[in-house]
Amino acid sequence: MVDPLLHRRNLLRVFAGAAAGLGLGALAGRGALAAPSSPTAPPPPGGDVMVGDVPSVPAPPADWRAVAADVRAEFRWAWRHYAERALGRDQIKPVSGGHEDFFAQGHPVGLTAVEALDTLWLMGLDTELEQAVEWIEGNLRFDIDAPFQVFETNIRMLGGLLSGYHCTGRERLLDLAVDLADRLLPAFTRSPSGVPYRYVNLATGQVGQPETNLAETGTYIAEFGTLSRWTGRSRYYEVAKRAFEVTFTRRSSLDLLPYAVHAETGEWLNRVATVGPPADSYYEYLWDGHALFGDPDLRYWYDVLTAAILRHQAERVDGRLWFAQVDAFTGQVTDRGQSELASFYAGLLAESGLVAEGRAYHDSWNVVQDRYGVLPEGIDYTTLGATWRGNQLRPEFVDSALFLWLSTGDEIYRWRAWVHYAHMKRTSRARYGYTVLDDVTTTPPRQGDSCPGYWWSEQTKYYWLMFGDVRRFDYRDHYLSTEGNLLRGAVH
Ligand code: DMJ
Repeated sequence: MVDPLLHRRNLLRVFAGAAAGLGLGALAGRGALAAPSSPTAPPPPGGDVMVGDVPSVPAPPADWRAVAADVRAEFRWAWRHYAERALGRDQIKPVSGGHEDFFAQGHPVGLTAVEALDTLWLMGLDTELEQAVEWIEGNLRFDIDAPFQVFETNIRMLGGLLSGYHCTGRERLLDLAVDLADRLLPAFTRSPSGVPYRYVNLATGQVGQPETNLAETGTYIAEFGTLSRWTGRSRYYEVAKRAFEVTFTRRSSLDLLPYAVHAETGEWLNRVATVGPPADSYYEYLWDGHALFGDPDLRYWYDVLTAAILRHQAERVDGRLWFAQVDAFTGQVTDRGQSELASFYAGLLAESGLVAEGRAYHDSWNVVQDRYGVLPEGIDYTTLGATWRGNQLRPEFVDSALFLWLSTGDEIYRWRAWVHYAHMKRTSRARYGYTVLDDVTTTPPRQGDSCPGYWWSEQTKYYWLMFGDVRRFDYRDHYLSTEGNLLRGAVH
């Protein structure tokens, strides 16, 4: 049996060593920044991409509540288009006014309505909330003969229903959540190793696609654990924790995890460690599982892996902190690309007490925001050139801004969220809502025609919480899932 205290002490030493190696020691004592970051650095030497002119963003009004009111008005406007043109479908197409299915063609499950529930409630949009709940109560069924992706179904649908129940107390939402979780369970219970299959047929329980990854292995404990707590049935928590344990115990001698794993054998399918996709929320849910349920195993696993990430993956380029892809068994750097999705890690670091590192990583991403206006999906962090020029209407940068703001109280993060919001409004607003961008480097950026479910659950909520003084939210004691679903902290 591991002595958790002994390991905590060792880990603190490891953290200190890693921080010193990175030159982070000085950052730890740095005071709050007084003003928003300076504009962009010079263009990348390699010139990987032609960057369009990024219009500057006006200073926000003196009163943040005016910004909050604007966010709420935009959300309501977008909701009305969805309700009018696509209610019950998964996603509206904001340019054409059509709609699309997300999980399985021909089998919509009202994804947008489910994702929007707690945001509508937090914004006090009670008429719109009633419209969403009524549709769900009257129409949503999960007896669907089609394979559903377990990870996405969990974070979006199960998490959305649970947060909707937490906010509204409507019992049918909890009943639907239990029904859905029971239909997802075969992905875990039919796996010989306990690592879940990627897909499960909701009607038959048939499982598929054993070649999986860390995020799709370890992003369940918040929703499944909450369900265990609310129903008294421990099974959900147990299967979610078991999947973590299988992967953690197979870590390399460097305490790193490759991201690709086989569900049936638990064996690694590659050697590459990353904090970006498809690993990202695995690390987030280790921390969150401990924060929600106080499980010391989860905390220990988080600490061990985080110390190794800081030691082997963190590196500085031009003074900026980034996280390389490395060979999990040798520590050798394999790639210096950085997915926009990895920017969530700044908030996770801060939440878990590594505030200086979280600040430094967010500073790095802020330089990218200054350069492009809207973050491209991928960059090469040695040049800051875009390796993938689209933006899927992503929330991660502002997600981190929220957690850094909550951790430090530093106004710089509200400024950065304001800049993020202003650029999103400038570039993604379409006739019937907000849309993804196909290319952030053209002037103006080229729009696609899709509004992902998380837009309704993540950045719109994060803006609202940062700019508004939200009476329905407990700023001191709350939990927001990887999909932004509120599972603790609703004030009634
Ligand atoms: C969201 O669905 C979740 O945050 C997930 O963990 C990864 N990122 C997407 C949005 O970009």
